[in-house]
Amino acid sequence: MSCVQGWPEPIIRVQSLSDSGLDRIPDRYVKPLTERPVVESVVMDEDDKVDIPMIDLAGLFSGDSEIIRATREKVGEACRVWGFFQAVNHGVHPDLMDQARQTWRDFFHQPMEEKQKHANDPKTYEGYGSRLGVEKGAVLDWSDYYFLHYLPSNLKDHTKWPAQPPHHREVVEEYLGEVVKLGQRLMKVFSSNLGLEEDYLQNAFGGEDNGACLRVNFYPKCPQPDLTLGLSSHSDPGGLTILLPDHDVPGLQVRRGDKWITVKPAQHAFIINIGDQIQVLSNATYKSVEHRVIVNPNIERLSLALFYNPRGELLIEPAKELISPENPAMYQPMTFNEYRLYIRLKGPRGKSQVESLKSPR
Ligand SMILES: O=C(O)CCC(=O)C(=O)O
Repeated sequence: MSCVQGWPEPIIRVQSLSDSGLDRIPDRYVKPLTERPVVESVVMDEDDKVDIPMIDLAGLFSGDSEIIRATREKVGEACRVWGFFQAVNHGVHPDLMDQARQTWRDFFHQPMEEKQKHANDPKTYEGYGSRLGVEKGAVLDWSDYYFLHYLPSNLKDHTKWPAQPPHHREVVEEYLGEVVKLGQRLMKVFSSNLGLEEDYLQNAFGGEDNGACLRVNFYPKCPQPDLTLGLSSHSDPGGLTILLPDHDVPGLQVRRGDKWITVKPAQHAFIINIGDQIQVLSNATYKSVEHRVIVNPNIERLSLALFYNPRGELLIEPAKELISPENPAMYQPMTFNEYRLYIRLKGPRGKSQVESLKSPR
């Protein structure tokens, strides 16, 4: 899918750097001053109390039309106002969430030779990786990751998933199946909240066999967390993201105006956010929102991001139903395969890509 042949420089695993006990991070992880996080001050101000909305999705399964309507409305408001929310009682079993997190933690704590068997390259990104983007000399993020395809089914290849630890593939397969079901439910809620047919977004994504991939982010301890980021500011290029955060270690920050809000993860909640493709399909009624990850000197962090996406070959454009002379289409059509080349080549760059797609008026 791309002309990229390989990484521009030898890959260094951030986990190995961290395990080596260094007390200063190498220069190539040091962010420019304007991108560095402000490490939490002791004084709490009003903004420290602000958090993304928390929504109990049990209402969606209640069978009571009034409760279903009220729950959908909460989701709609969170999508319009925040582009992000936490969800509890979402239908994925807490034990399965814990098992999925644990098996990935075990994966990252295996000997390096085992992990290296799955080392990835920038042609597909599938496997064990340590950088996004292929620009030589780029400043890198303080994280390693594992990326794999789940849907469409012709892209799923278990041989590209870790073979170890034992039962890893079964747990990951079951977990992804359940999270994708949650994604399907949310697509219906989003469609009707936007005033579209309930199946509109799912059909626009390619029907049942849409795209879905998993990136497991591993953020090792960092001796100078004020100089770097675990993941630089970006909006998600896909449709919607269902993130299983590390419930014990905050790190995700969401941009709100010129401030960064640190999300306080609730036990067994998912963090859900709108990606660029839903911004385009909704003609910016819903907007993807920049987010980034800060790192920690004392404790590692792990998160599982399920990206619920359109099939790569489909053209994505604003829904005709949402366009009128007063509200013309804001974006030109583009396939998701073309769209995601940008982040694959350049790495995370705020919201620059979706902004650049705006149609000239
Ligand atoms: O680790 C997190 O909390 C966020 C991860 C994320 O933004 C991503 O994988 O795109």
